[in-house]
Amino acid sequence: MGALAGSALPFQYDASGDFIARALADEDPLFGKSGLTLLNDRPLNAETPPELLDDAITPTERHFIRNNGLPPEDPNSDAWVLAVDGLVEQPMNLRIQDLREQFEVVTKALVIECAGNGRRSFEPPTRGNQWSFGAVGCSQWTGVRLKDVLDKAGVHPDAIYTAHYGADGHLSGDPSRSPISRGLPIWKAMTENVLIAFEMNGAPLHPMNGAPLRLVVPGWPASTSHKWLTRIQLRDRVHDGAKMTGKSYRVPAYPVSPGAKVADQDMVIIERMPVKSLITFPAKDAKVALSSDVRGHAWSGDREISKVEISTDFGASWIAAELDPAVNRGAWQNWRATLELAQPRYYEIWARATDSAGDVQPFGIDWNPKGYLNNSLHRVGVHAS
Ligand SMILES: Nc1nc2c(c(=O)[nH]1)N[C@H]1C(S)=C(S)[C@@H](COP(=O)(O)O)O[C@H]1N2
Ligand SMILES: [Mo]
Repeated sequence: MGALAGSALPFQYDASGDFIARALADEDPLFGKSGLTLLNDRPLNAETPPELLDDAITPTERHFIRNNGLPPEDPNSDAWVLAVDGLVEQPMNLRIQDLREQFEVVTKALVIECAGNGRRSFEPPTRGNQWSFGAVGCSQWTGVRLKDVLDKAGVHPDAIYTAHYGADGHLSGDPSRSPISRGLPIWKAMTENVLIAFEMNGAPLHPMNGAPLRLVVPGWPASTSHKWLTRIQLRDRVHDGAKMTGKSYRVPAYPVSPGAKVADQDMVIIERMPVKSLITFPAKDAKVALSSDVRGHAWSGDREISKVEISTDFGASWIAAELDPAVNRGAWQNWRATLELAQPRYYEIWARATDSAGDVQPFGIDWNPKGYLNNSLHRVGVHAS
């Protein structure tokens, strides 16, 4: 058929029947993801429109993609090896099969959000992918606890930080350069919900979400959730790998005026992600009835959400939404409300979450040089009739 139509279909058959996946990938810049907005194709970056994040568990084809470099092609999951080394008593090389056999396998719904989610709204604009709302997802991840693996390796008392390495290549093609290598304080690495995951929503990881092995660190900048994971090294100092220093994933230690130049030594590493909510129904610009359902999710780093409120009068008055508990720690919480709109006209729906420590989503946030941590209210304009 390809020959007849005069087009070159990638008919490359190999014994594993791999050609179908390759053909799809060649024709589909989003590798089977559906409805995502492409922000950049090299490296590949794509976000999910809020209304496509309506599910309690984010389907794989709707989970955002944030690549800093070039993913490995056709990685062999059977031969994949994770090295655990540095300040450990017993360095280890673990295949995925070893992880499955030697450690408890757990499945949890976990939120990961890019620290740059919401960057689009900074003024003056900041450099990087102009994410709006959808660099966040809560899929079901299956794997083993990083903590259990580190316990088995034996954490040396001098270890204070992890360093993560993966198999993706630097955009320059220079094999000596790493696109990204971030880490975690040991105390965080040793918490219950940090997983080394090999499945996403009950299937092997998606090639763009780190197949065959990745970290999932819920509630922290998703840049710590290393994809195509090959090595975890323990260090006696804060990691200084690619995108750990300078302006990367760091914010000023004190508020600065928009557009200000900030010295690197005044920047601090972002740890937990702030309290936030998302309206996933109705969609922006939807036609709604006067009595209308509104719903979405809310999350806050490693904390719980205690309250979500909705306003349709620019914050003059608020009604409480019904709020579900998280299915497990690290998952987002679903909320819903029924609006009684007085008139057939345009309305803006605002959602505002409050967490267990009393942090409330703000109307606006301090500018920072790379446009991180925008947790200001989500506002959705609709037409009531
Ligand atoms: N190896 C590797 N891991 C990575 C990245 C990357 O470029 N390479 N990007 C990080 C960033 S910045 C984010 S926001 C998340 C995105 O995860 P996702 O693409 O599965 O949504 O992966 C993180 N892990
Ligand atoms: Mo990110």
